[in-house]
Amino acid sequence: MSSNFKRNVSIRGNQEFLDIKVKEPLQVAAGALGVKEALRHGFKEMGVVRSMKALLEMNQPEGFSCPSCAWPDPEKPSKMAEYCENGAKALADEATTSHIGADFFKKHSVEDLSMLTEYELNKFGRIVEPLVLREGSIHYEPITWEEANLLMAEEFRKLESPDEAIFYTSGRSSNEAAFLYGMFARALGTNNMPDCSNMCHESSGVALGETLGIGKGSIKLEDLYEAEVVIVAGQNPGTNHPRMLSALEKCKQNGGKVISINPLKESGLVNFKNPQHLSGWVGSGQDIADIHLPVRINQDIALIKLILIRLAALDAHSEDVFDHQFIASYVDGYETLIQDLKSHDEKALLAQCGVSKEKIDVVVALLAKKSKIVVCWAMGLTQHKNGVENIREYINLLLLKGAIGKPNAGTCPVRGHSNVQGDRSVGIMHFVNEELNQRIEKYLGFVPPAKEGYDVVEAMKAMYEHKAKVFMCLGGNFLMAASDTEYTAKAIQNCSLTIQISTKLNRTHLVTGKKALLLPTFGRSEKDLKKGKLRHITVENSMGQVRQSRGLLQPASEYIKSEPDIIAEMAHVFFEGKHSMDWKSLGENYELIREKIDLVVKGFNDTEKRSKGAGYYLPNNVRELDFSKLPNGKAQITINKVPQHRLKSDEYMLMTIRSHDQFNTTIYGLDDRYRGIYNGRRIVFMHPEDMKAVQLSKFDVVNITSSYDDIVRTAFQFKIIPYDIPRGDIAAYFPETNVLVPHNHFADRSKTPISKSIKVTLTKV
Ligand SMILES: Nc1nc2c(c(=O)[nH]1)N[C@H]1C(S)=C(S)[C@@H](COP(=O)(O)OP(=O)(O)OC[C@H]3O[C@@H](n4cnc5c(=O)[nH]c(N)nc54)[C@H](O)[C@@H]3O)O[C@H]1N2
Ligand SMILES: Nc1nc2c(c(=O)[nH]1)N[C@H]1C(S)=C(S)[C@@H](COP(=O)(O)OP(=O)(O)OC[C@H]3O[C@@H](n4cnc5c(=O)[nH]c(N)nc54)[C@H](O)[C@@H]3O)O[C@H]1N2
Ligand SMILES: [Mo]
Repeated sequence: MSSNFKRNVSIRGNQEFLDIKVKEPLQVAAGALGVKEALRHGFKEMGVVRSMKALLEMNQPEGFSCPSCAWPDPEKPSKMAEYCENGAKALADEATTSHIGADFFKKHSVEDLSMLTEYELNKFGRIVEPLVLREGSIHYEPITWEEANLLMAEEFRKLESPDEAIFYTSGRSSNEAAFLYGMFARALGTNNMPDCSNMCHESSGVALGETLGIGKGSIKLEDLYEAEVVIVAGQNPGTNHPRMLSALEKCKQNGGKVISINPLKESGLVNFKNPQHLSGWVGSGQDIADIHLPVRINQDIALIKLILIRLAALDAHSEDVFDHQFIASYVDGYETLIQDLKSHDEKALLAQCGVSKEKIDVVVALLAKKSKIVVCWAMGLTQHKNGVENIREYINLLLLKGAIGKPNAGTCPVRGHSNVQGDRSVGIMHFVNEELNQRIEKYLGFVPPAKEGYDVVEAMKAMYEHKAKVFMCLGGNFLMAASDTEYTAKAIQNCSLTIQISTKLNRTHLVTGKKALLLPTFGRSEKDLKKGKLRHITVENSMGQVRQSRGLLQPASEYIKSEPDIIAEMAHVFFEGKHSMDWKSLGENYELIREKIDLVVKGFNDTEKRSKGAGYYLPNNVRELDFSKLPNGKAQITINKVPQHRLKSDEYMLMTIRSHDQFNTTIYGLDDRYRGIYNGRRIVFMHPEDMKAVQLSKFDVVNITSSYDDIVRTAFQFKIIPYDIPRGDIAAYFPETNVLVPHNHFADRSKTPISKSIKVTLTKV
């Protein structure tokens, strides 16, 4: 076996075209068709009995929390199943009865498997036994848990510094698993804890922290029901947070107005048929967005600034447009903002944002009169160079209107993964939290490292530069989720050992370090039985509510373990039982983990009891109107620059988005029903006039190229689809286009890759 041995693995997989079909985009989301689709996926993957049993328990107080998005459950869940089409798909995907183990990997090498697409890889099903890819081999082979633990301990011990180890987390893990994982990294001596949220809502965390003093949203689910205006910006709830549509429907029925701000007119925001009511099956559905502002990609600041200028002008006349009492009591920076607004040219802002004056007039008139305003947002705001500033500009609007810390008003960053917020709360973070460190020392009995660790971008760089050697992942698909796939692949391949705690096969299992471990774990829906006792975990939803989740399905195999078990046993073997934390007992008994969380993490309290049923809310200073930790003890208005992109004449602004049939890098199917795309993912949405200008026709094949710092990156073979998208903007799916995102271009301060505004050119092939 030679140490120069290199596996010939593909990072792109098969790029052949299928017979892509295009129809008109749908106007209506969900309805009977949504339920039919949900059941179709469920029945196909896990059979009728298993599907119905699981679907009826999903998001119910005694059941398990949906593994898909982080949208909260209502206090009184509906009697009918509290699920959506995409939650059902996530469940079917996790609880599938297709399984792969040693025989499968004996037959298929990692080199051969890497030629397949993400869709094909995922379809193989659940991984059902621990596997190892030894140095010099291209086949995974079985390994016992004991042997795997010894191998990990040995590699950790070989490191010259604990900072040569990196611990990535994806947001599906429980609070219990994430807590143990974060504490193991610290006990080893590193804060190298990149997290999927670095690529996701990190810009929201930074912006909210700077302006309001907490990196989380301020509203509760019920606040949406009687809001007067809900702004949905940079988010596609019909696909990514379908249960949010029920809340918007309630808001509309109570007389609220919904404004959508998005380059695309996403179906769920046009009309929604709620499958939980009879009318959702037979009626005409509820129109959701009252007005749609088709902003150009990354021009939200231009748009909101223009709206603020217009509101300020009205306020100067009548004084009751902005909430001056609220501003005087709670807000810092008002005068500076008003001055700054005067320095902008309204015409230039109008041209830049791309929205018509008539539409802006309507929105200004509406906002002038209303004060119960909620802003909801997701990746359309966060994944830009100025992601933090985008969000701060929307917060300016809320602060001027006094729409913060009051019922039916406030901030709603709509989280991605089902427990991404909880993982962060219980200690997955690359930065140092002094207070947390003190509590760790006091209650867990060891001194955690005081040096900041790597986030996602820094982790990629460290591996690329051979500064890190062991890369462990608690879930996720780092290779395909991170930017710059080619660069990230090289980075990962530089490691001596990569470890994946996973449920299903993905490309990060195939493009690995010299040695690799694949450790299979339970999904959220599965029964976690230990010594005859049924265990449950806890999760935190998008609105800061902590609840229990208890699986009910038979696990995929008797050889897989729970995430806390895997982490605790690894730590126990590494420390040889000599550490201030009793890892073995913690792994066995989650109640002990929750006790430690209560002691160490501020805000968690009596979790064992309080997480039952509807669960409990973690403290939130914005809800209390307490800004004492911020400068002058006040919420901060900020001045945010209008971005200037200066595209060359042949350049377009590309956003990388999700289709309806995927969960991040997991591809459930090949359709994007709401946008009218069937049987294919290698497509580019483009304005018909832009197509005409460069003589491109529907289904023409192009290569997409980005060029940053003289490095040319190309995504090959995409078909052009004419679409209603602003001129100069184009859209394509993630993760196929991640090869184009430069690893060293990311949001200021949050370091979120610029996945929604990449300058590219198109070449017809
Ligand atoms: N079914 C399903 N559910 C999911 C996921 C999934 O993949 N599948 N992923 C989960 C995760 S981790 C996350 S983070 C969320 C993601 O949820 P979303 O953020 O809704 O997902 P994206 O597809 O990235 O959509 C971004 C939206 O922003 C718009 N947009 C892009 N650029 C701009 C801009 O500059 N300004 C404005 N105003 N809008 C813009 C796009 O047109 C698109 O509608 O969903 C979560 N839920
Ligand atoms: N270009 C571009 N890139 C993006 C984005 C974008 O919009 N555009 N979005 C970014 C965002 S918002 C996010 S959150 C990241 C997502 O990044 P990740 O969280 O890393 O990616 P996922 O695709 O969600 O991970 C899927 C894998 O997780 C494993 N898994 C599933 N369930 C479980 C479980 O219960 N336990 C364990 N241990 N493993 C499990 C399975 O093996 C599956 O293959 O991607 C980011 N990347
Ligand atoms: Mo995300």
